[in-house]
Amino acid sequence: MTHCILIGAPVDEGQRRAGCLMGPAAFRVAGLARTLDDLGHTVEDRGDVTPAPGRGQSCDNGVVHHLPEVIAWTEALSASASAAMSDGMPIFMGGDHSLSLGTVAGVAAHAHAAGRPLFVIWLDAHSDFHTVRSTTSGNLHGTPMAYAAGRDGFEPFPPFPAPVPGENICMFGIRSVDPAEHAALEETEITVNDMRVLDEQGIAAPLRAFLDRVRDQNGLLHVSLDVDFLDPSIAPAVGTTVPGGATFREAHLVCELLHESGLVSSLDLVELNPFLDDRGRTAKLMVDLVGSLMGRKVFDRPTRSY
Ligand code: Z70
Ligand code: MN
Ligand code: MN
Ligand code: MN
Repeated sequence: MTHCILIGAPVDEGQRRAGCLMGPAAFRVAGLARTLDDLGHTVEDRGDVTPAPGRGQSCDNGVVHHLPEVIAWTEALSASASAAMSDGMPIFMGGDHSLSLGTVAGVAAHAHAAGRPLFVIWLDAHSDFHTVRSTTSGNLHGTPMAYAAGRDGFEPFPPFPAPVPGENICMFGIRSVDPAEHAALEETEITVNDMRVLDEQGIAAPLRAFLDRVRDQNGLLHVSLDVDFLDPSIAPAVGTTVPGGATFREAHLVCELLHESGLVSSLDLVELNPFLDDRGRTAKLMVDLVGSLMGRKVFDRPTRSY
């Protein structure tokens, strides 16, 4: 059984559609703690993180907005994340995806200190591989994966503590990539499982291949789940809907395989905008997915290698 540490990250400054700041409240109302408790885990809710006031940092890219606020969130969340890693499995309730600038930094610092490699699974319609320099929307929620990979172009931010090698990063659900992100991704060893891969191979084989590598290297595994990984027909509560997302069954299968692996050591739940939801439907689906990720299943399967 796992000690689950819920941490609210009501970050709204990484994009322009207000509402993600209500995410942590919606996850609580949708029963995240009870779901984990019912599965036999212990749960501790550390409340919502409060960032320090912004310190007025700026950058050359004029479209970037809320830079000082996002840096302040990054610092506060990084500290919360590394502290929580010593005590259990942090589950970050977002908040837009810019919160992962901080959570992955904190988890990476912890992994580095523990002498273990960090692996990241990015479940998202987007690759979030812009830098502060390359973003054309100015929305910093489009940047956290590039920060974690150690790309240049984050000068106003604290240096990323221990950049995650491309071979240790695997993306699923990708179907919206900007030209600058595309060019930068081609220079890396990151595995980008776009929708074509999932259509041709299914989601289980590429996921198992990556999990085998995490296991072989005794890695820690951070999972970042963006609501827009899911098809908008089942998960409407998100600012950037992109058609052709993961189905209900694919999403649950990913979570069941992640649970079976026993490898997940931290989790982000991001981009839920409760203001856009349909009677809590998306919030409840996200909580149900966490249920699958933490051990809910219909029947036990004969175990394979894990
Ligand atoms: C686009 C940008 C993005 C999430 C949208 C989209 C980024 N590449 N990320 N929704 N989670 O604005 O940079
Ligand atoms: Mn994202
Ligand atoms: Mn996204
Ligand atoms: Mn955007």
